[in-house]
Amino acid sequence: MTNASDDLGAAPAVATPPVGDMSEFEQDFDFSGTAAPADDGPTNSAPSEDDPALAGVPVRVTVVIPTRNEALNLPYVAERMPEVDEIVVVDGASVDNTVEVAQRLWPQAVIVHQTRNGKGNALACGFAAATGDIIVMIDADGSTDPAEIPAFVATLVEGADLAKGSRFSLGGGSDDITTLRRFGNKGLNWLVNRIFATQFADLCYGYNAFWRRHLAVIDLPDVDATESQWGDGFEVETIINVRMARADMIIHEVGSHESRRIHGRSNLNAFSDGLRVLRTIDRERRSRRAGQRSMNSAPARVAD
Ligand SMILES: Nc1nc2c(ncn2[C@@H]2O[C@H](COP(=O)(O)OP(=O)(O)OP(=O)(O)O)[C@@H](O)[C@H]2O)c(=O)[nH]1
Ligand SMILES: [Mg+2]
Repeated sequence: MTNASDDLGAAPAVATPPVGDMSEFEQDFDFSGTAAPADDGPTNSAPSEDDPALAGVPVRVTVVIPTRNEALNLPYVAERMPEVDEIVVVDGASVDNTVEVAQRLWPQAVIVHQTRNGKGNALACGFAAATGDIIVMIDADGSTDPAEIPAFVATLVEGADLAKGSRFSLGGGSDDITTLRRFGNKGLNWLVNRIFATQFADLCYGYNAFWRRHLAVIDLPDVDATESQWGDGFEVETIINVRMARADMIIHEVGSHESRRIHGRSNLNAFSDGLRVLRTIDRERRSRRAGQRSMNSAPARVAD
C-alpha cells in the first residue's frame, strides 16, 4: 500500500482554464461528426451521432495524473503529452517539488491535493475534478506513454465505454513487469474472467480511459469521507474494470507498452497490494450475489 502523509487536508483544487484544444485529435480522428455523450448518469451505449441534443458538441479529453514524488519524471511525461483539453494532477503529499514542476510544465493544469491516502483516492479526487467527456488515467513515473493517448481516445470514440490498456494484447509489452507480478496478474486475471465471464488480458494496469458519464457505474469511494475506504489503494483498477464489466459496458483492450519507472521508487507492494486485489474480487463477487438475491426477492409489481 502507499503511504502518503497522514495529514493531507482537504485542500481545494486550484481551478484553472482548460489546457489547449482538441484540434489535433479532431484531425486525427475526425471528431466533427461525433456527438459527445450527455452527462446524464450511467448508460452502456456509445455516444450517438443521431442525438440532436449532442450533435456537433466536440469531445473534450481530460488526463488525470496521480503523483507521489514524481518531480524528476514529469518532464518526460510532459514531453510526450499530446494536446488535450485538461490536465488534472493529483498530488499525494509529495515531499519533492512535484507540484511546482507540474505547474511549470502545465501552467493551466488543475492541481488537486488528494483527501486521503493511496492511488485509488488520488484517482477518485482527480475524476471528481475532471470536466472532459473522456477521462484518461495515466501514471507519472514515465512507465506509461502519453503518446498512446490518441489510441485510447479513438477506441472510445469508435464505440467502447472503457478503453483498457493491456500489456498482453497485440501491440503491448512491458520492460517493467517482474516474473512474480506477471504470474500474480495472470492468476487474478483468470479468476476475474472466470467469476465475471470477462475476457481481460491485463487486469492490473493503470493506463485506461473511459467516458466521464460512467463515473456513477464505477462508483469510487466518496472523496469527502474522512476514514480510509476500500478502493483507496492499488485495487482501484480492478474495481473500475469489474464494475464496468458487471454493468455490461463495452470494454476494449488497447495494446500498451509499459516502460520502466525512470526515477524513484515504486509505491506498490506485490504481496500486500496483490492481496487487496484478491479481496476486491471477492467483495465484488459478493455484492453481485447480494444484488441478484435482492432482485429475486423483490415483490412482483402488479399492474392496476
Ligand atoms: N497522488 C498519489 N499518487 C500515487 C500514490 N501512489 C502511487 N501514486 C502514483 O500512481 C502512479 C503509479 O504508482 P507506482 O508507484 O508507479 O506503482 P505501479 O506503477 O503500479 O508500480 P511499478 O510498476 O512498480 O512502478 C505513479 O504516478 C505514482 O506517483 C498515492 O498514494 N497518491
Ligand atoms: Mg509505476
